[in-house]
Amino acid sequence: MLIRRPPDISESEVTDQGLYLNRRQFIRKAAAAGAGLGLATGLSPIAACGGEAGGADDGGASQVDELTPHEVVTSYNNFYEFGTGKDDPARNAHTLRTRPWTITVEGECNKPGVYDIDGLLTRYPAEERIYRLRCVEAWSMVIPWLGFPLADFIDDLEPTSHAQFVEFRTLHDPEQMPGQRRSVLDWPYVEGLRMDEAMHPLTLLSVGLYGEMLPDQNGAPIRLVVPWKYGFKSIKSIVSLRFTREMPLNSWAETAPDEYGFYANVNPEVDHPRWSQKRERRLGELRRRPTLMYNGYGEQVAHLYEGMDLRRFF
Ligand SMILES: Nc1nc2c(c(=O)[nH]1)N[C@H]1C(S)=C(S)[C@@H](COP(=O)(O)O)O[C@H]1N2
Ligand SMILES: [Mo]
Repeated sequence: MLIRRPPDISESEVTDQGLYLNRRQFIRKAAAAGAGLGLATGLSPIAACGGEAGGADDGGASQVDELTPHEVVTSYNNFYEFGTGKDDPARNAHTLRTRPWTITVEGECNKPGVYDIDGLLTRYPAEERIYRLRCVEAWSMVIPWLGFPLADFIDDLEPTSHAQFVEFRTLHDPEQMPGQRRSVLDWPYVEGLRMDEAMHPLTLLSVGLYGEMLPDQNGAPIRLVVPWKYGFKSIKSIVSLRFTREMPLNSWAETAPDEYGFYANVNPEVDHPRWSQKRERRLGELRRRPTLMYNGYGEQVAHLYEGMDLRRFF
């Protein structure tokens, strides 16, 4: 079993009172936005992450996960649409308008169309999942995400047998996203997943964190979270999804093909050309930890890449 979600654990057992109150607030805000939002109970870090209990894939380097403080998660960001500095998104992202918001679905599927975010929130109840996310720049975070499996949405879209990949795009609107006035990247930000990666139960469409709606700087109102891949795969503020036969050209691979690939699986053995990927610093801590293969989720995802040359497909 990939994800253990204890059915009868009470909310107070897994969260403190502050988080509990934030959750109520999240539901209230969502309701005000016209959505009836269900919320499942939280997962403990141990249940949510592979490798903690000295699993075979962590080389014995067991880690204990403490949540990265909310303050840090929402103030140290990568979101180039709002500037390239880590503190730019928190300062600038308030210009993003997150309602009305739709996701346009195109390509190889039977149910293309324009899907409203509030409809999605009603249809797919948000669950809490505590995931580590490791940035390619060698820092990492542990975040209680709220979201639903991308697979649930994809199932309903009925991809055809030709669908091999899913391509995602971020909003392109330089008025709301002033960073898009500079050609740091070829806007809009594009990412992609192979179909089996997109359907993996760990892959989340996230709509919140720490019991509240997603802050603008973290990719409001809806973003991807793929915890075994480098952070740049977790595309923010998604407005379109396309099922394709060909591998999408993701923004970072387009910009610097020698440095960033399509797969971007966390791998301490394959260095970035300009720095080592062997260690990472958890935000809020000083010491550096060993980086785990597949960010510690190897037990759940290694089978997806069996027989692949991970140096070639980095
Ligand atoms: N649209 C968009 N999505 C993006 C980015 C970006 O610049 N634009 N940065 C990526 C990178 S490099 C990382 S590490 C994560 C950071 O997510 P966080 O700020 O919520 O921690 O978002 C990813 N998603
Ligand atoms: Mo990143």
